[in-house]
Amino acid sequence: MTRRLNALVVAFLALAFAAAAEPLQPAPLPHVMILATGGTIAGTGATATTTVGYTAATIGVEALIAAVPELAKVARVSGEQVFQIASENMTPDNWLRLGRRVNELLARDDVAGVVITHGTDTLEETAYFLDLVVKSAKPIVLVGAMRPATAISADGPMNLYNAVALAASREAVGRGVLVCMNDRIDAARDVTKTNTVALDTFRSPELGVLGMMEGGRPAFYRTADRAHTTATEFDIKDLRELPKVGIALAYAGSGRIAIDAMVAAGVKGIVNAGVGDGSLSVEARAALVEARAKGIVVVRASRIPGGAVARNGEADDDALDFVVADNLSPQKARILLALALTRTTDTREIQRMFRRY
Ligand code: DAS
Repeated sequence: MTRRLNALVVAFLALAFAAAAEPLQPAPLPHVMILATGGTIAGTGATATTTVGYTAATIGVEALIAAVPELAKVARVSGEQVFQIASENMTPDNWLRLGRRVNELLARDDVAGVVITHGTDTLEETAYFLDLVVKSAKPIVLVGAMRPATAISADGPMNLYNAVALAASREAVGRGVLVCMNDRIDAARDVTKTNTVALDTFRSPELGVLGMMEGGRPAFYRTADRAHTTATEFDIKDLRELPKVGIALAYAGSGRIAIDAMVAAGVKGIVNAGVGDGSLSVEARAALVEARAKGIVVVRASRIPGGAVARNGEADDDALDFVVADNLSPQKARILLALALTRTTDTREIQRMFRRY
C-alpha cells in the first residue's frame, strides 16, 4: 500500500511541475465584428477645425479599424462595410438588411459581439429596431461620432475603442442593444440625441444611463426592464418590407393636413406626436377617427421628451380604439408599431406590445 501511495504522490508532483513549467497560454481575445454604415465617425472635413459642413460616410471600415490599433488589445476585430451613408438617409429596408446580417453573425460560434458604426442622426432608431429584432443575448453596440475623423479631438476613435471593449465584455451580455458614446452606455429603448452638435449629445433623459466605460471597462449600474432581443416576438427573417407608418407632429394650428396626407399615401399606421400628454386638436381628432375607420392603427404619442402618454387621459382611447405610446418617443413608437403590424392589427394586442417593449 505504501509503495502505491508513494507512486501516486510522485506522479502527482511530476504533473504539477510539468504544468508549472508550461507557460499558461492567454485565452484568445473575443472576436468582434464591426459593421460600418457611414456617418460622421467615417466623415472627413476640409480642415482640422471643420466640425460642421464636413462630408459624412467617406472613410471605409478598414481605415476606421487601422486608426485605432489599440482595438487589438481588447478584441480580435473583423470589419464589414454594410452601407456607406449619412444616417439621415437610413431606411427601413436598410434596417431589415442590417438586422438579418446581425442575426446571421451572432448565430456563429466564433463571433462574440457586434459593433455597428452609424451616423448619429438616426442612430437611436436603428438601435431600437435591432433591440426588437435581434435574436441573441450577445452584445450589440452602436457607436458614432459628433466630430469627423479629420477634426482636432475627433471623438470617433475613443468611441470606437469603447464600443469594441464593451462588445467584447461579458458584462454586456444579455442587456439588449446598447449605445456607447462619450464614455456612456445607454439602452437602445431609452437613448436619444439631445443636442445638434455637442459631444455628449446621447442621453437617456428620464431613465438615465445603464452604465459607463471606465478605462476601457464597462461599469453597469442598472438593467433595462422592458423586453428586448431574445425575449422579442418579432421576426424579420422572411419579412420583405416593414409596414408603412407615418408620424404627424402636432403644433398650434397643425390641424389635419399631415394626417390626411399620410392616409392618402396609404400608411398602415399613424403615430400622432401630440402636444402635452398626447392631446389632439378637434381637427386632428376628426382626421384620426376617419383614419381609424379605414383600418389605420392610430397611436397617440407626445412631442414632449419626458413622461408617458396616459391611456384614456386626453382622449377616450377605449372608445376611439386608439393605442397609446407609453413613454416611447414618436420616432421609436413608429418602429414598434411597424413591427407590431407585421403580427397583428388588433389594437388590444398592439397596446400589450407597447406595455412590453
Ligand atoms: N449626418 C449625420 C449622420 O450621418 C452625421 C453624424 O452625426 O453621424 O447621422
